[in-house]
Amino acid sequence: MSRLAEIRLHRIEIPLVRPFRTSFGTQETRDVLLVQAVTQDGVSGWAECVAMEWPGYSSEYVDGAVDVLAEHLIPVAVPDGTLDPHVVNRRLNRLMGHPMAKASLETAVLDAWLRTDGQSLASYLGAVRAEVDCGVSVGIPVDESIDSLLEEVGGYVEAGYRRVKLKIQPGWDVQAVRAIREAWPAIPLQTDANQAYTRADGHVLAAMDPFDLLLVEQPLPEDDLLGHALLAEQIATPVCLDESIISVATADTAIAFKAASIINIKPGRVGGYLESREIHDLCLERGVPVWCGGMLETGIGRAANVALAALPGFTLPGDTSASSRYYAFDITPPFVLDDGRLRVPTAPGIGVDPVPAILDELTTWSAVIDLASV
Ligand code: OSB
Ligand code: MG
Repeated sequence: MSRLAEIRLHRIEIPLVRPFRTSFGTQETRDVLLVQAVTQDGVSGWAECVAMEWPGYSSEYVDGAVDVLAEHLIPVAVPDGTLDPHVVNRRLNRLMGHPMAKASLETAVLDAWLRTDGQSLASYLGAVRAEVDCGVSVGIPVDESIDSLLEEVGGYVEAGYRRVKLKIQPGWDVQAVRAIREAWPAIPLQTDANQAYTRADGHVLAAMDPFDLLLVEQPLPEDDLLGHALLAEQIATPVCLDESIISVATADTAIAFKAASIINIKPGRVGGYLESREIHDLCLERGVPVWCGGMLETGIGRAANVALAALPGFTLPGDTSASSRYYAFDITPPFVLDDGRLRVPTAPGIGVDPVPAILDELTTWSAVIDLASV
């Protein structure tokens, strides 16, 4: 079997169509690290690292991901150019933390391996759908006005999104949810707090129960599983975990202790698509619905997420929005919403490639790591 010859790292700067404000900060552009795994036969596997520029969502950040990949992960996982993603996974597990950086390396290898084999990622993971239902994650308006929120959500409803998720934080919660529910009485609606509340805020979260929410995502700090379990007894809205779920074991624990009745699976957060599939399998066995989260991915990360979202346990619409929700010009041919759904790529591997001219234009830094020299 062919081996990897080199790993290329590309860093691009890509502007968002509008600022994305959450309880942990505001993003106006994305600083995206792409990993390209090149085989001796010239096949390239691609992956997107979802770490943000600063450690606001998790402890990872782009400069740290570049460093840990170049100095530790690549030398440990692929010094011999192995193209076997399971070998890469096992080797990466010998190092602690850095799931987003690990996921990007493992996924680039997985993509190169699947392309060499001619199999799509969706088929490899066990997809049962050709298209996936899409939701949209709506930030806190920069001007903090309900009118701006109504206008933004109106555009997404018009575009056909099948579910709306509102970012909330103390002071931007009940009134925002009420306004959207009054304007669209039947739209599937949920909230995401990104850890902004405390155990003492149960009454605020309970005040949103009357609005028929699908779930509230990560209301409390990521390490507070007990707090989430206590909260789940106080509110009618199902509790979903995002940041707290970093592995199969944490998913198992959260489910067993009733800290979550729904799980958001984000491949970057859990260390890749192999771990994501295992979490999916566990949740399916336990009867816990899952959905695919997002990190404002370009078409590279989106392609792989859409493949994952086609697995049978992904029964809720994901944060797998169209390219146009994020970027005026995506780095791949754009993902376009059709009747509120995205089509699952069927070509080998993740099924899409960066458009060379766009990649060139947006690139701020790149490096080639020759595996003969690590
Ligand atoms: O918590 O789900 C989150 C984006 C960046 C970091 C964290 C989150 C998000 C989103 C956007 O909600 C999801 C998307 O549309 O990609
Ligand atoms: Mg979230």
